[in-house]
Amino acid sequence: MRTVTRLAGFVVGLAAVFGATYGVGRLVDPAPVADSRHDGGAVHATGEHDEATDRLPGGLLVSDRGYTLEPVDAPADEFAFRVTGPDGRPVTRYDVAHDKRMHLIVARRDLSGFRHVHPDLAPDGTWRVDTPLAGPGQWRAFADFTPTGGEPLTLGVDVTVPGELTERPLPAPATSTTVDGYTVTLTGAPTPGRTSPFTLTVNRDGQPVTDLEPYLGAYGHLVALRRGDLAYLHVHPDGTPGDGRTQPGPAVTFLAEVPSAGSYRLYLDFRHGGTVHTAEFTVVTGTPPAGTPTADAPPTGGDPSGPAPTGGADHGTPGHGHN
Ligand SMILES: [Cu+2]
Repeated sequence: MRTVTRLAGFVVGLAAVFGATYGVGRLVDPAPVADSRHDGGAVHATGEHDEATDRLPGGLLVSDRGYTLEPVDAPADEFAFRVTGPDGRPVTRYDVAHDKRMHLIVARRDLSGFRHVHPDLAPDGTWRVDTPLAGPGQWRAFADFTPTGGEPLTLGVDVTVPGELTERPLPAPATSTTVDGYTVTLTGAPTPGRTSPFTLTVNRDGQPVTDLEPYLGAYGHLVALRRGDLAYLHVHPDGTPGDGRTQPGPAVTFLAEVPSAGSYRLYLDFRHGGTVHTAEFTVVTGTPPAGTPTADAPPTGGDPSGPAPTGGADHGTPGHGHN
């Protein structure tokens, strides 16, 4: 587990290389992403993985351990896929993890458009959901699941939605953002090379929110995607509702371990007033401590887009219903 989460961190070299490839680093005037669709939340545990894939963060492979993610033709308003197993046939039995048998996360390559939804499984192994792909672009779809009898997996596949693509700059790093009238503040930061707690605090109208509602078994769910290759970082909540020490807000604490510097986008889902809200942050980790393995390129310790006063205030839309 430690190995997986540690290696699932952020490598600035990759970010720099792939950032150039996808163009996400070339815009220097970050602006709020006004109409991304946000939904749901995810903090999904990983299991013990074999050595070969221990070295990869989640979501980078379309096929792993004999399981393959396959998009299925579907009407335009629907997204469908299946997972084939080691026997080549669609998997039809899944374990429940974080209240669901399948967590589908999508984001564009520029890290906009994040959504987290829960598809329905047909008897033939096909998962279907109202499409979470909000318009044209190069999308990455992540299926986070545990096949019955297997280990937790996150597989990823590229999906293109044709049409005129407007690439969105990554909002600048920020420690506070506003969504649906809630102000969410980030304290602490992932520190390269060690497990780091960081806390997100939810306020509304200047008052701390102390009655957060459990959502997928926690008071908050966090997905982190690495800029450049969209590696999917598993982040674990520190405490669960009903454990006698975890309060329903205003603070929700997570644990993550990142091995190196880099830029990434955090998507925090929390539930309040019966609605799921998503707060997004861009975070840039610092230079890793001496002796910490890093990527092929030297760490830069900074975001190529540079700081900007307007960043980080992007707004999410209310979440979809979880089913
Ligand atoms: Cu989910």
